[in-house]
Amino acid sequence: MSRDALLKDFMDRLEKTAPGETEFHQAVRHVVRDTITIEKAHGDYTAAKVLERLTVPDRIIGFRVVWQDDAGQVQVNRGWRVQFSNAIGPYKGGLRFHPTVSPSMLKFLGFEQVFKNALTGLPLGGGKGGSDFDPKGRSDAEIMRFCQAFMRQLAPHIGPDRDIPAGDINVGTREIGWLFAAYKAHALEFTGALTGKGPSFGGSAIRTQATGYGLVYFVEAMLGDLNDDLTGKRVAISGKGNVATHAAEKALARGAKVISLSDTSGTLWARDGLDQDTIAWVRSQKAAGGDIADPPSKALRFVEGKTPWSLEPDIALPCATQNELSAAMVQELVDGGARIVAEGANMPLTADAQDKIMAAAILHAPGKAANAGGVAVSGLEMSQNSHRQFAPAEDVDRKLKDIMRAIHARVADNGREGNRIDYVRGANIAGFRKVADAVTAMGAI
Ligand code: NDP
Ligand code: 2IT
Repeated sequence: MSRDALLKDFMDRLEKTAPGETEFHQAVRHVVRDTITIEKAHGDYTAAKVLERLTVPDRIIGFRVVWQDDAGQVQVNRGWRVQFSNAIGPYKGGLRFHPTVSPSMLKFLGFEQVFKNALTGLPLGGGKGGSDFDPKGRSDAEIMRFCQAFMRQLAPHIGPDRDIPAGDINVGTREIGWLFAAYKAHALEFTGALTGKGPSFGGSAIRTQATGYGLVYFVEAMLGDLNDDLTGKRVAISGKGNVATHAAEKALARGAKVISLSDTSGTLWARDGLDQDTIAWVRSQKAAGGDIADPPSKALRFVEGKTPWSLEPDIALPCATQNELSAAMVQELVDGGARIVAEGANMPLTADAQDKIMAAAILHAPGKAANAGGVAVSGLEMSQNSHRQFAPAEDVDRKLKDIMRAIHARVADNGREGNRIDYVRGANIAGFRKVADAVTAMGAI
């Protein structure tokens, strides 16, 4: 059977057993496309049915979250934790609070996390969780009560050797503090059952910055492979959250010109490049729940309803959310002469955009490689908690750099085709092999 026929057969079966889960199908299709012939060529993988097993989560824990708003009204939300695979280590992955969160969304994120975590070289399994709770317009007290109610349901299912959640969209250091306190009250123990904690209660230095910084280190490794560097490169970034602002901060520090940040209402465009003060302003607006429509300098423009991709960047870093880039936006990048797209967000390209970019001469680093710095430093936080030690920022930053370079090398080894690297294929194959070896070695269970 040809690869396409094998892929079709696999996806037809998956779509029957997991109907309607479009984001999950999209993520699985890309991994299976690159790995199904490897499974078929490897007798042990085939016998163990590795891909069939890796596309069904170990379990999905679902629960109701009941809490009271400031007016005393009872509010009801839904929460989940998808424990996808603990083949190579305890379940590890973030928590997302957003009205679009659903089992399909969390299955796609948990599935991607399995391979991302394998690529870090650390012993981390994969999972993801969250709730359809929307923090927009909610008071701090309401968000805290929600976090406490959410953790009351989740706490029995997590622990430092079982499942270690962290942050993701709308879950930052503040929310992790509230979640951790509620966990601790349940467990009656102080353990590192969550990462991304504040530095005063077991958090690692650099964890807040790690995803954005790691993304820039990965892009530097890509450029290094081309005997080039970031100096003077025009970098367009989407999003204005944790990943976007730290990527902007590091890219600027490494000599690039950062020409945008964005949010759901539009793009902040800096023709001559953002400075660190403007990035700090964006961060403080976001923390206060404000918008970025009224920038502090005349050199900046907020363009409503616009994305950053038509600004003719050399490098594009989508750092907002899944499916934010359409095929038409990839075409804008191609027309503008972009050379690199590296994903800070998880699966920011639609399926059509993925097909389009594969046919273009743009190097495309997938999130499971390029944004793995966050979970990698989470892994370092777990080690620090186990040893009851705190590593200084310089040490963690150096380790983060080493890990991103090692991920680049692993991906390049598996994705090099002549003098070009197929980063998507390299990441899928390297992550798959590691998990597949573990699944195969442990027998039919
Ligand atoms: P944050 O909640 O800090 O920020 C998300 C930002 O993205 C918000 O400012 C939001 O805008 C913006 N956004 C959401 N949808 C869109 C859109 N369609 N167009 C433009 N902007 C949009 O989340 P993070 O920075 O933590 O996460 C961003 C991405 O990075 C996610 O895909 C996440 O899964 C991924 N990621 C995060 C990691 C981490 O360590 N935090 C690690 C690896 C990946 P608004 O303010 O208008 O809502
Ligand atoms: O998507 C991700 O890798 C994260 N949200 C971070 C997960 C983690 O456990 O640090």
